[in-house]
Amino acid sequence: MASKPPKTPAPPKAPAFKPEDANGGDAVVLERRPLKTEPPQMYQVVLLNDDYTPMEFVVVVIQEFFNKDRETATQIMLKIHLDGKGVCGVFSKDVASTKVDQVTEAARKNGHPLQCVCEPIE
Ligand code: TYC
Repeated sequence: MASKPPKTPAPPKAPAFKPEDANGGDAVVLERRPLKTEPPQMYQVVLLNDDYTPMEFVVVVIQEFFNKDRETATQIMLKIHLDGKGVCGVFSKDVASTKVDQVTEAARKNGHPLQCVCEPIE
């Protein structure tokens, strides 16, 4: 009868890892949470109508500060003139606030009472 070759003993198993072994029992277990990043709040920059600011000045402001072509700027100006207010663009908070400051400064420098405000959307 052929004898079986001698079995090589199995290598010793590594002991199961326990988190508390990692640093002497003070392990901190971090919980994995699904990433949820909200989109930033956006702001619309609005021009208000008044009885004194010339239409041409408003059209130029909309072209210069809101990068609209003359035709679009004229349509926005007329909407403001008829409805009392109109949106010139939507921006992050800092950019919207800068637009308000720039438009207001340009209006005052030219002696016009044009009002420009920003409002959070949604
Ligand atoms: N209502 C002004 C006028 O008749 C024109 C105007 C338009 C003023 C838009 C402000 O935001 C404005 N001269």
